[in-house]
Amino acid sequence: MEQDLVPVIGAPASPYTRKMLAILRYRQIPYRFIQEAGNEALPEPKVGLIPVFYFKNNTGALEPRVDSTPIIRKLEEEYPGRSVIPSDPVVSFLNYLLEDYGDEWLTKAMFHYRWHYDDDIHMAGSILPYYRAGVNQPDETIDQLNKVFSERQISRLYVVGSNDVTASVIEDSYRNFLSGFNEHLTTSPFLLGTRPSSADFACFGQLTQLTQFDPTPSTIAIKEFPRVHAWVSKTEDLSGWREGDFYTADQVPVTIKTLLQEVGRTYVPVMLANAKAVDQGLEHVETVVDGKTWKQVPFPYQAKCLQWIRIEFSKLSDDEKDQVMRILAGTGCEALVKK
Ligand SMILES: N[C@@H](CCC(=O)N[C@@H](CS)C(=O)NCC(=O)O)C(=O)O
Repeated sequence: MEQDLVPVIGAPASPYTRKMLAILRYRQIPYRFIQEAGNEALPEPKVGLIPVFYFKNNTGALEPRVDSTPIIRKLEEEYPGRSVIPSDPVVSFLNYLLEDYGDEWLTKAMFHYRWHYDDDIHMAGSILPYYRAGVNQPDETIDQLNKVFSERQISRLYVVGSNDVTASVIEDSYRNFLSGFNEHLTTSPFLLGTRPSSADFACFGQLTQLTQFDPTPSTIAIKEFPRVHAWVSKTEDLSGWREGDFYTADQVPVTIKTLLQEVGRTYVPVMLANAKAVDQGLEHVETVVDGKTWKQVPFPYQAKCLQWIRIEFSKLSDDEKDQVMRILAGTGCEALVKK
């Protein structure tokens, strides 16, 4: 029996783990969630990230995979039905873009809030060690892990670009996203229709932490955007959701345009400046987001993300590219892709 369950290593405080577990539930794929991987004889992935998924290779041996976006596409191939990828190529491109925004931009807010303010540092520092080491650990072990883990994460804030220069840009963007998403939810239960897409789950993963765990950003959500807070709780387990429909390209509503404007205002200039800095081997990424300076060290993985977006765009026919460009017109997202 257990052989048919997909093993997944992860943690409750990992937004990408939450993204993927919610997809497994919605897609009704049987899985086995492993929170204490030390007790298991499973091969380790080359890159030390969570979640880790295990898939059988040709010989029946389990092989580790990391990186949620391609894992979602592999699951689509292996398990038919209840797809989270829109079949309309134009809407599918929008889904890819919004998924990447969730994964690569909202995560900046998640990591920033968690390790920037004392209340949030205290909460994460005192709870996350139990997730990792087990709830039976003695207080001294937890205190020690709290110290080591908090120091490590705070020292890594620079990786996602959270610093004193960018803090206000990140915080404004969190509120703007919540506001735009809140508005969108008044018209539709999910980003791309009456059916959840991988973009919903990407945003959901980050929002599980932002709206429901870390005190500073969750206070904002609870006070100002209770609808989004409720959406997060409901999206956690969509195993009983009756599938619904994704929009067709001509049904994409104005509320998505508003969200794309927010993507174009923040994520787009930073992704472009980052790719340029990686390409030219510069020491710093420097750009302007809505009149404010953005400065961080280059993030090579996010330069790859931009390439992957462009590859997705290149798969479209000329007519589909025109339709995408019409939807993106005036949002600032046009600059990501060129026809
Ligand atoms: N692009 C990856 C990102 C995964 C990721 O960044 N995971 C974080 C936790 S949410 C991680 O494992 N960080 C390293 C660590 O905690 O040691 C994905 O989509 O799965």
